[in-house]
Amino acid sequence: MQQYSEEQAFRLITIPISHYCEKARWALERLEINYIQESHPPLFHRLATSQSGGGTSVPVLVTEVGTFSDSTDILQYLDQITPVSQKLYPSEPKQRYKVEKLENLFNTQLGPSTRLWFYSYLLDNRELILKLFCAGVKPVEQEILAQ
Ligand SMILES: N[C@@H](CCC(=O)N[C@@H](CS)C(=O)NCC(=O)O)C(=O)O
Repeated sequence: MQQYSEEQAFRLITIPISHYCEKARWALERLEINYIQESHPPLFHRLATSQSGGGTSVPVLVTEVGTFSDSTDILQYLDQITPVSQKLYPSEPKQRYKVEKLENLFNTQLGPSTRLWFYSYLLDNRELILKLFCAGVKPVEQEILAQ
C-alpha cells in the first residue's frame, strides 16, 4: 500500500553501516513511506546533517514539518502520521512503556556496545572499512576517502 506521493518523499541522511540508520530505514520501509536516502561516509555526513538542520549524528530525517535527528524521534514522528492499524508502537500504555524501555535500552547500551565491538575489529582492515563506508555513497566521496 502506497500512502505518500513522490513529492512528499522524505530525505533520510545516513552513513552506510549505522545500526541507528538501519532502525530508521526499517521503520520507513515497514510503513511503506517514500524516502530518498542520502548516504555519506562518516565525517562527510556532518556537512549534510548540519545543512539540513540536524546535529552531528545520523540518522536525520528531513520532512516538510521539520528535521528529526534522533532515531527514536524519527520513529515517534512516523508513528504519529501512521494510520492506527499500522502503528509501530502499541497503543496500550503498559505495553507502550515496555516497548519504549526496550528501545531505550537498545539505544543507550546494546547499540553503543556492539558498535564499539564491531569497530575494534574493523579498524585493522582498511579494505573492509572502505568497502563498508563507501556503500551507496557518491563516487566523489568514495574517491576522496580512498586517497
Ligand atoms: N541517539 C542517536 C544516536 C545516533 C548515533 O550514534 N549515530 C552514529 C552512527 S551509528 C553517528 O552519527 N556517529 C557519527 C557522529 O556522531 O559524528 C539516535 O538514536 O539516532
